[in-house]
Amino acid sequence: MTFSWSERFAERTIHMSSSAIRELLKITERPDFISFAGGLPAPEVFPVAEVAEAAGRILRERGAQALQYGATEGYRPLREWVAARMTGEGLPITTENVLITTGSQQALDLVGKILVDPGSQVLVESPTYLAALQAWNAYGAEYAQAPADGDGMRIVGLERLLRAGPRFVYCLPNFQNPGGVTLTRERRERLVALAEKHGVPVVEDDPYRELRFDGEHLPRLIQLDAARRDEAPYAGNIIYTTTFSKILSPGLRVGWVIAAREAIAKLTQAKQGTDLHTPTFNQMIAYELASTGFLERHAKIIVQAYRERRDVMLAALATEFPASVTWTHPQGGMFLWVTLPNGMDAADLLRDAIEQKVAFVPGAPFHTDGSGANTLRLNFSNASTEMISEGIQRLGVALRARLARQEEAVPA
Ligand code: N5F
Repeated sequence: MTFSWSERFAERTIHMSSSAIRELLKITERPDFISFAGGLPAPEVFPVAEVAEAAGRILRERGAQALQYGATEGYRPLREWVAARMTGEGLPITTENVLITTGSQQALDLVGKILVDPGSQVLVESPTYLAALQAWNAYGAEYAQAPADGDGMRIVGLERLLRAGPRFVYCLPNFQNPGGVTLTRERRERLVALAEKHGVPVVEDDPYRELRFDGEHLPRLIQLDAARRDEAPYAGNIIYTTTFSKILSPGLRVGWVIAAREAIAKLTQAKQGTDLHTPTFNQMIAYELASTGFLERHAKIIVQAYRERRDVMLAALATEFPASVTWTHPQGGMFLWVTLPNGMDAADLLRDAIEQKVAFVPGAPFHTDGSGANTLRLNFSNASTEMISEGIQRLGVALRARLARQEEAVPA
């Protein structure tokens, strides 16, 4: 009998596909490549010596604990650190409101596992983080899109979308991936009020919050919701997730979720089946560096480096890109979002760009309705300022060549 794996896979695998970012990473790992594709931190800012020192101390002082299985909820001192810090910022929570996850990507997957049935509708921003879609596709999610502009998710029309009964709203309020835009305070307040009115959970994905280059921090959605409810510990409808990936190291894979205790308990059950718990040793390292105040000081160094890289990219775009192309001006984070002239396909441009040894992520996979072919995402955190100038110049050459070919094909 002939055996075929494809006939053996479960139905849900039909909706599974490879992340466009992960696939590009394979190409851009080559040393002569300039990559604006993955959301990779700058390798120069990893605190290697401090991690080595913390790891040594942990192994010397609590080695057996570090190498042992741990609780699914996470390393207790780390959960206590999160709870104390958030309570200090006006979000009254206890350790029972905190689940440590294997990166915030796992938090997104676990959210899908507990909230999405096949055919469930999820309300996302347009565009949105493609790997969240990848996670929820596996659970059979379907999507409604809330349009976004330079101030983030638009509130006009949101109530109609909420009335359709989505399982949850997915929102990235700070330096959105991929748009680079930030949700205004007024919109945050209105989103929180509307979600509460319609009894719809909001998943607030916030990995880039600490990477603010200009202006003041805005309140988290979960803080605004807690202020409206005035109850302790927090028991509302927002599920907040963030990560150590962007201010410490993505390789450690440590993130966390803050939510009502009931939601945390269900997420914890979901996590047990996935990986039992996040690596104990990695959580202990993250705790050491966070609780001593080192990470707060370190974040300032990262912010300075990324601000400079953003500015260099914006300046290069202004000189190298044709006038028919537009882009966002993010106040922080790692990405900006480019809109090409109508009719130009970013996937075609990527093929030309790869020949020039430069890469970005085409915009279509960040949309749920097949739109966005003429958009793309540029990461500015990973490459050095020299590489950014060089890479944008190469992209400009590829872009102008394609524009010229297009104009030849369709004479004005
Ligand atoms: O906490 P972690 O490292 O799991 O980060 C996941 C994550 C969750 N939510 C948002 C909005 C994110 O942007 C990320 C990380 N995204 C990066 C990106 O390029 O969009 C990293 C992906 C890198 C990769 O696939 O290797």
